[in-house]
Amino acid sequence: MKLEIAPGVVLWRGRIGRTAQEALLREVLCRVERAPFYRPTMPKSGAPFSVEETNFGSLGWVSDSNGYRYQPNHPVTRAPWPDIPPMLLALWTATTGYCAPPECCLVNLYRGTARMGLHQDRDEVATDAPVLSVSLGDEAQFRIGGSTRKGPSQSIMLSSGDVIAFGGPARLAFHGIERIRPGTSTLVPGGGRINLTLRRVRPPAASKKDARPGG
Ligand code: MD6
Ligand code: FE
Repeated sequence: MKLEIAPGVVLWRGRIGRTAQEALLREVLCRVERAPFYRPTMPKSGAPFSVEETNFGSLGWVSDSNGYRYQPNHPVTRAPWPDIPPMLLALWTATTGYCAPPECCLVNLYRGTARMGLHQDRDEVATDAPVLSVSLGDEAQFRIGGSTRKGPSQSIMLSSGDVIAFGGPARLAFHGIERIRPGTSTLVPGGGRINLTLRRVRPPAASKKDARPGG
């Protein structure tokens, strides 16, 4: 079921069925063996995140004392990130219709009381591309507001297999995960929730996006 929950925010409830969730999780976990979850830290305070993270794709999003940025290598192993699972590339094309593939798949692992504070996804240059997010495992309470930190917001429950996109007027909306509900899914070994967030970081080559003679 496709719902537009706010201008530019599209939610596909149950977009990925259980069997496909299991297949996707296998694709994720085999890449996590090569690119293990690690715990990022906040740029100013140095405080550890409550979520653990890794990435797939040519660019991974990282946070440490030097700030937020995209980089081609895992900060602990220094190896290039694994490729983005083909199932996710197909989902990106089918749902966003964007003219170029995502370059980053950020993987967030929530266990127990892990949460994610209100934030904007704004470290990308290509903000014309939507951000696409897939939920696997335990349910999570997701809060979404507008493009300022204050002002009205709504809270929605995200379940395993749900897919949400932020684009257009919502591309810079503040959002976060208030809490997960441990034990509400049997999908993730050891329990918890995995979120996969797909992003285009750099604008596609001008020739692809705006191919005009002489332009
Ligand atoms: C999460 N999601 O669901 C965190 N960002 O665990 C995000 O931060 C997010 O769901 C941009 C667009 C959609 C998202
Ligand atoms: Fe985000």
